[in-house]
This record gives sequence, structure tokens and C-alpha cells, in this order.
Amino acid sequence: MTDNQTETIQKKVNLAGLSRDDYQGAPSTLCQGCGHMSITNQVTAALYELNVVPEHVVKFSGIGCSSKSITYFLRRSFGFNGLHGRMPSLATGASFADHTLEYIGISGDGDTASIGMGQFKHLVRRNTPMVYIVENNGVYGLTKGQYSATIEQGVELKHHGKSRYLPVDICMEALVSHATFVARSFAGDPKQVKELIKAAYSHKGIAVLDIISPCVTFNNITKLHSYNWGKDHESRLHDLSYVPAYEDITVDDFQRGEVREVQLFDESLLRLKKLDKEYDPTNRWDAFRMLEEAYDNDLLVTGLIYVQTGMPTLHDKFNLPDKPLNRTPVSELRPPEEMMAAANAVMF
Ligand SMILES: Cc1ncc(C[n+]2csc(CCOP(=O)(O)OP(=O)(O)O)c2C)c(N)n1
Ligand code: SF4
Ligand SMILES: [Mg+2]
Repeated sequence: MTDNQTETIQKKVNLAGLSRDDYQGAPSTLCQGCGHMSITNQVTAALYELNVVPEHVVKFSGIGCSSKSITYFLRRSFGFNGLHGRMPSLATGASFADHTLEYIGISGDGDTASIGMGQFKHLVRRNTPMVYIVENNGVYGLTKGQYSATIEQGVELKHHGKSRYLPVDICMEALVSHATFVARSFAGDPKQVKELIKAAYSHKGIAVLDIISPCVTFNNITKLHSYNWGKDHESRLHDLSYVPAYEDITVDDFQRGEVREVQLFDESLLRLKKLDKEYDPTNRWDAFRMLEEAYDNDLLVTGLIYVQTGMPTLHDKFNLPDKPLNRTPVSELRPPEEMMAAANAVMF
């Protein structure tokens, strides 16, 4: 592509009146070729194509190279780096303060499946409405490549010896915790990453995306977390395409029967074109079975693993008022003196 063509694409505006450049963040400090940057580029592209208004989005992360990713997109949005593994509690608190915004979290396999596992599980079981991306490289990239909890058993890295334990599967953990949207993808499959991010953004509730994201500096060699192995062993559950609600949706006769459609909360559709096998992403038991089989057969199975629409979110359960709490004046938040006195009189 010529420089002029690139410039034209960068300047073309979407329905929000914004150009691609409006969705960029600060220049990246990640290593050249890091999977996390490839994912970040797809987050940027997906949000541009979804016509998202950056000021309506809040970005969260913990600590790690992956957690740095939120700096590299949506420079006009609010963004918070939490403590290592504590992004879920930060996001939960902030989302209560203003439930009218959209929430995107980016974490690492260490941040989520090692130190942050407890927090992750509770965020998921509460169906907290947010997109939760794990950039999964099997190591602690930021602190020089120690094994994380997602590394396969028995692999060997130069400075770390053999990995001793069976791995944690983030999709499995999300499913066990009753996640309402679970997907797996691969940084080497950017189109699928983008479509899944769009679908996750349109989901009402927790949307967990476990994306295999090779660390080219410390771990581009172990099976599951390397580009080469992923390219040779990726097995897509379906071909995915996201259709926004405002687009005229037709399925031609040739495709009927081959395409399964999942209607998302905002009335957009996710179209899943059947590949070599039948897969029903609304069946939780099938999802568990498929993950077990993928593990046994040494496959990187990618796509929408599970979705359940129409479930109440954390915010629905608390019957929050329409006006966000952070924009409600203290005079409206504080009960009047007489009410407090009456309440105290009952209690004591
Ligand atoms: C409480 C605490 N313990 C340990 C650390 C050191 N530390 C920083 S990042 C990190 C691991 C990051 O791994 P991961 O989440 O997989 O991100 P990656 O760098 O691989 O993208 C660790 C152990 C820390 N910052 N805080
Ligand atoms: S150390 Fe690994 S995870 Fe961190 S930026 Fe470099 S390649 Fe990416
Ligand atoms: Mg990691």
C-alpha cells in the first residue's frame, strides 16, 4: 500500500464522525512482533468499525506487558492500571460508579490465571458487563519470562527449566464460573480476533476472550503459545462474521443451513459459518467437551465457544437508578436526617 492510500484510510470517518487515528493510543513500547500489539491493533480496528465514541469507554488492566496494551489504543478514553491481578475489583467498583459507560479490560495469563485467579472468577460469576481480554503467552513477559499458570506441563525454556504442573485453561475456568460469553482466538488470526472483539462488545454481561499471544522475546517456542505451532494447529470452530444491527441482513439460499446466527444484545448478529464439524455455542456441556478434546488432541481450537444471552448482569441485580452515582449530587445520595433517625430507631 502506498503512503497516500494509508493516509486516506487513516482519515476516512465512521458513523461517529471519527477517523481511525482517533482510536489510536500512545506509541507502543512492546517488543517488535509481540502478539499483544497485534491484538491491540484489532481492538483499535474493531472499535472504529463499531463507531464507538471513545469518551464512552473505560479501559482497565492490571500489571504486565499485556496490561500495558490499554495505553496503545483509545487515547481519548478513561484508563486505569490496577495492581497486579486486581483489575476485576477496580473495574467492578468503577462500573458501579457509572454504569452508563462501556468497559474493556486487558489482562495477561499471569495477571488473570496466576495472581488474579480469585478476582477473575468472582468478576465472571457476577456477570459484570465488560469485555475481558486475556493476552495469553504462557509466561510473565514483563518480569523476564517465568512460567505462568497457563503453560503446558513438561515444556522447557532456557532459563526456567522444565514446567512442572498441569496448565490452567482460562476458557474452562470462565465456563465453570458461569461466564455468559467465552471465546478463544490467536494473535496470528487477526480477522477472527477482530470479529470476536466486536461480538464481545455487543454482548450484555461478561465476555471473556482468551487470545493466544506469543511473547517473541521469552516464549515463542513452547507448543500452545508460539506462532508456528498455532498456525499449524489452529482449528476454527466456524468462520465468523459480525453484522451490525443497522446493516441489511440476508442469508442467501446457498448459505442457508450452513450458517448459524447468534443475535446479540444490541440486535447485531454474529454469523457462524459451519466448517467441517457441527458446533452449538449455546450448549455449555458441548463447550466443556470440546475444550477437553482440544487438549487431548493437541489442537488450538478457536472461535465462539459459548454464549448465553438475556442473563441479568451485576448492575441489573442492584436495580441501579438511571442517573450514574458519580454524577448524582451528595444532596441526592444522602438520606434526609429524619429518614436516618427513623432507620436508627428501628435498629436500636
Ligand atoms: C503483587 C505483585 N507481584 C508481582 C509483581 C511482578 N510482576 C509484574 S508483571 C508480572 C507478571 C506479568 O505476567 P502476565 O500477566 O502474563 O503479563 P505479560 O507480561 O506476560 O504480558 C509480575 C509477576 C507485581 N508487579 N506485583
Ligand atoms: S517481553 Fe514478551 S510479552 Fe513483553 S513486550 Fe516483549 S514480546 Fe511482548
Ligand atoms: Mg503472560
